[in-house]
Amino acid sequence: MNPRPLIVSLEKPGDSPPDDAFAVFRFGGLTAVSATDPRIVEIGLPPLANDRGTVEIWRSPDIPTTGSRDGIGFVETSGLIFGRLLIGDDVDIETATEDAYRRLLEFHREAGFSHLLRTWNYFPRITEVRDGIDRYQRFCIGRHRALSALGYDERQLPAATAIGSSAPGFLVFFLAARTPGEQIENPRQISAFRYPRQYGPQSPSFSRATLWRRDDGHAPLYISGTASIVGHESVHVGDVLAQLDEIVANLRAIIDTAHERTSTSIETPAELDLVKVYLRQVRDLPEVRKRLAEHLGDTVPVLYLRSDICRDDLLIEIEGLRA
Ligand code: 3EB
Repeated sequence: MNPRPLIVSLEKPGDSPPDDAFAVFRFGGLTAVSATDPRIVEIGLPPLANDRGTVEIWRSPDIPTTGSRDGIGFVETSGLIFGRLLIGDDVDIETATEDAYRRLLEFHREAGFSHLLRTWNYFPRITEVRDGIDRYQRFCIGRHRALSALGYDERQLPAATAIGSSAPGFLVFFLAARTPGEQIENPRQISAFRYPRQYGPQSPSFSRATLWRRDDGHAPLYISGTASIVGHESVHVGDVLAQLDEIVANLRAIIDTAHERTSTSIETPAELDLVKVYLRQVRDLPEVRKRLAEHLGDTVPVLYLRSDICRDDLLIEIEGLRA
């Protein structure tokens, strides 16, 4: 069979990225992008100790091509494009988000990769409230404005992560493809786009996962940041292990739904190539690590990151990737 479209691993910090690197994510105290190499992204989320290393590397089977347009650094290979955009976050986050999304949506379409599969969004002070609306809710307003202005509807929403970082800068990066992905929802949760008004004036525009069925037989699955939410409500408030168990049930439900769609999609979370755990409290690490190993076994690479979650009552959020 053909090689997978991307090969994902956790590695120790190296000086420069390998030639076949498609993207390199370094986690730490700063959010930054390289001025010269669009493949390199630094994310202001402190990594918690990890035996395998804390640098996330995506490799591609072909040497990727890189470039930059409209302030968006991009990398292309295997029918996929990766792009990233870093802007100041000290401006009005609603306008900044709308501007960033208008640029990235126009960019991926013009580049010929018209199907947005997955986005990641990181910015500081995510739950800071002004005039009764927090920064995550303002982000949701700005994102929705751009998506609707460019004609996206509910059936085209990408999988996503939106997490509070501990460093300045609003970072968005994304994957888009020449061929469409399929939205996967979670039967245990209502669609985030249908959340009731109590979570903010504009509901979040994302799907629970994207399944990208390719004609070479591979079926990458990009699972969104997944929290201890059932229906639309946060459950197990204050109990990090119960939140973790609920998240694993949500991940299984998403994976089951994707597998029902196509038998080439994975069947269990143990087949994920990478799991990222966003953890509010460093002190929860030992027990969370132990419990997650009971769920996943010890073959799946897991990266733990000290993070703020968009609802104050959530202690943990987990995303998964089958590349
Ligand atoms: C949730 O399920 C938790 O707004 O892009 C998870 C993943 C969450 C993505 C987003 C928000 C987003 O509602 C929060």
